[in-house]
Amino acid sequence: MSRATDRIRAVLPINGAAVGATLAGGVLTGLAAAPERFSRLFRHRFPTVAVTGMTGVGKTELVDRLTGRSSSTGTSDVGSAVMERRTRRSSRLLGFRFRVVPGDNAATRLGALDEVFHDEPVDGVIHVVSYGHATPRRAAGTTGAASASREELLTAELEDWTITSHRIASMAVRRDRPIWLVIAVTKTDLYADDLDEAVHYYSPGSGSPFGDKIDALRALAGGAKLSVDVLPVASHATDRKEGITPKRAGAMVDALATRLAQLSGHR
Ligand SMILES: Nc1nc2c(ncn2[C@@H]2O[C@H](COP(=O)(O)OP(=O)(O)OP(=O)(O)O)[C@@H](O)[C@H]2O)c(=O)[nH]1
Ligand SMILES: [Mg+2]
Repeated sequence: MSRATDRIRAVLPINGAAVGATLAGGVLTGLAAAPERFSRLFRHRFPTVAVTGMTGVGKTELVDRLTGRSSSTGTSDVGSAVMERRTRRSSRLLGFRFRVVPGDNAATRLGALDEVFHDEPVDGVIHVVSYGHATPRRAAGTTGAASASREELLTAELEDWTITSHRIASMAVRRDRPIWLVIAVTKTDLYADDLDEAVHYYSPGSGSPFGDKIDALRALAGGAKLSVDVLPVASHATDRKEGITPKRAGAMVDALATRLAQLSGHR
């Protein structure tokens, strides 16, 4: 099956909707005889999305929200050890395959970065940030609660973004078709009053340390080749009326999903 699939993938742009007429005849006849292969073909058509960001920033929970999974409890002091693979399915066979790169600087992270940006390059990237509200995590093998100030966490986030943006740049220069990047500014329930400042801080052209690095990435990759969106989200909610209510949190996650669909050419 893998040979046939490779051939299909080579001819069929992963996020293109049209099945080439020359391809359709032969392949679809074969598929009619094997319905399970048919569903596999469409699964392979789902765009792949790398989800990156430093440890404790909220990647796993955000992707759980996007894929309708209930998050397992007790994730606060231990981060993800391996790359998580999640699929979002929706009607009309449209969906996404998410690859969540563990944020902790373990060997598994390096392998996961290689996989999503080199070995099986993704169609788009969600880089998750939380305006200095990442949950501090203990280094493996140590005990006691970890702690870090907001400034330290913002600095760590910027360093993490430097590494990831280099990987995105090298992927972008190697390929012809454009790629997209969404900066998902999460945990907004924790800084609802500063939401506009936070979005500005992560925006291209803002003159902030983070914005400057996005500008540098666009210059390196070629502006036309890389689209950048900055979208606020929350995986948790607060009851405060002027805060992030469950309804508002849900609407932000839905808006992110809608944007992903637009970027992937889904309608
Ligand atoms: N208040 C608040 N907490 C959140 C939100 N999203 C995640 N968290 C919490 O932040 C902590 C880290 O979230 P994870 O999703 O495990 O973080 P991660 O980015 O997957 O981290 P690694 O797996 O280590 O890379 C957990 O305790 C979550 O419950 C959010 O939107 N708001
Ligand atoms: Mg995780």
